Amino acid sequence: MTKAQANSQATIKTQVAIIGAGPSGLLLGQLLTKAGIDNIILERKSGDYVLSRIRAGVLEQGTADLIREAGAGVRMDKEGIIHKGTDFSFQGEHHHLDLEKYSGGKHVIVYGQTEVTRDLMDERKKSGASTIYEADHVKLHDVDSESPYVTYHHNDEPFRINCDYIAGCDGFHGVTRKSIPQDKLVEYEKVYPFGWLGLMSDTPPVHDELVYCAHERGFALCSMRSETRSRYYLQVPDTDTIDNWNEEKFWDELKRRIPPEMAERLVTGPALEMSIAPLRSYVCETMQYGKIFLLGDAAHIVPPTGAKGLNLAASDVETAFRLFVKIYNEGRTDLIPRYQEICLARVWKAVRFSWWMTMFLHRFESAGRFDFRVQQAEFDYFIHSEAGNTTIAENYVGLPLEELE
Ligand code: RFL
Ligand code: PHB
Repeated sequence: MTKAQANSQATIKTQVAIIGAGPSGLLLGQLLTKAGIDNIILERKSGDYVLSRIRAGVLEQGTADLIREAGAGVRMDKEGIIHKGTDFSFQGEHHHLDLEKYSGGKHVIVYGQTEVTRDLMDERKKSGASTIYEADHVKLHDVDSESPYVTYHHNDEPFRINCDYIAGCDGFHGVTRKSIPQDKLVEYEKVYPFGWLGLMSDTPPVHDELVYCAHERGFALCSMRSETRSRYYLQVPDTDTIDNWNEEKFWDELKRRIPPEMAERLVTGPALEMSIAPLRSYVCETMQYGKIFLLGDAAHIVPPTGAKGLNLAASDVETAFRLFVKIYNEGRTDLIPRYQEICLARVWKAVRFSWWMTMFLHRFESAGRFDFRVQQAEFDYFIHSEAGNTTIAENYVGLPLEELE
C-alpha cells in the first residue's frame, strides 16, 4: 500500500478514496498514482466479476489518449481496431458514413471495456497501489467536513479510511451519490420503453464497420470486439426477460433487421454471453458536494446508441485528475466548482446525442404511420446531406473538453 499507513485500529490514511473499480475508478486511480497522489480503491465485487461484465466497445480518441497517459495503452494500440467510418441501414438499405471526412480527420477505436479494465487492473497491480475487492458495507461519513472518512468491511473485519476527497466511481447503483443529502441533488431522468438484448459470439463480424440498423421490427446493431469476435444487439420490449429469448430466435430476428446482403453472409455461432440492458437517460447535476466528486455512471447514464457512456466517464476522469493535480501541487481548491461546470457542459451534449440517436433509430410502439414516415424522412435527410453527416460524425467521435482554466 503506497504511502498509506495502517495503524492498529485498522485505520488507513490516503489522499483520495475511490469507490468502485470499474473503468472510471481504475483510470482515475492509475493517473493519480502516476502523479504521486495517494489513493485507495474500494470495490464491492471481485476482480473476476468486474471483468465478466460485457459492456462498451467504442473508444473516442480522447479516451484512448487518457488511457495511454495512464500507462495502460500498449495492448489497446496493438489490438484495438481503428474505425474511420460507421454504417447505418434503414429498412435494409445500407449507408456508409465517413467519420474521418466529416469530423476533420478523427476516428474511433473498437476495443472492449473488458480489455480496458483488464489493462488498467494489470497496471495497478504493477504500481503496487491498493485495490480492496469484495469490500462490503461501504459508508461515507462527514463528507462536507475537513475530515471525511469511509468505513467498510473486508472478510468481516471493519476498516476505516481517512481521506481528503472521495471519488464516487461506483456506477448508477452505487453508494456515493446516495450519500449526498437528497435536498441537494438536482436530477433528470428519462426511461425508454425498451431494452437491448446483447449477444457475444466467436464468429467473424458481418461487416468491417459497425452497422446501426433502423427497421420497422425494431433497432439492431452489428458490432465487434475483434476480427473473430462479434457483438450484436436487438431492441426488445422492456417487458422481455432473457427467458423470452434463445440463440436461434436471436439470430433469426437479427437477420430480419439487417440489410439482406449482410443477413446472407452472417456467420452465427454459440453465444458466449446473452443479456438484456434497459435504456435510460439520467443526469445528476450535483456532480460535486463537499469532499465528494461523482464520476461516470454514478453521475449520468446514457442509452448505448451513441456509444458515449464509457467516453463520458473518461472525460469526467480527465477533469477530476487535472483538478486533483492543481489542488495537490498548487493548492488551487478555488478551482473545485469548475469540475461540475466543465463536466456538465459535455455531459448534456452527449445526453442529447444519445437521446437523438435513440429516437432516430428505434421503433416506438406508440408511433403511428405518420411518425414512421417522418422518421424515414429524417433518416433520408441526415444520411444524404453534408450537414447531417457532419453533425452525426462530430458527435460520434466526441466533442471537445474544456480546460480547467
Ligand atoms: P461501472 O462500470 O458501473 O463501475 C462501477 C463499479 O462500482 C462498483 N460499486 C461499488 N463498489 C463499492 N461499494 C459500493 N457500494 C459499490 N456500488 C457499485 C461496481 O461493482 C462497479 O465495479 O461505472 P463506470 O466506471 O463509471 O463506467 C461506466 C461504463 O461502464 C458505462 O458508461 C459503459 O459501459 C456504457 N456503455 C458504453 N459506453 C461507451 O462509451 N461506448 C459503448 O460502446 C458502450 N456500450 C454501454 C454499452 C453500456 C451497456 N450496458 C450494459 C448498459 C453497451 C451496453 C449494453
Ligand atoms: C458495443 O460494441 O458493445 C457497442 C458499440 C456501439 C454502441 C453500443 C455498444 O453504440
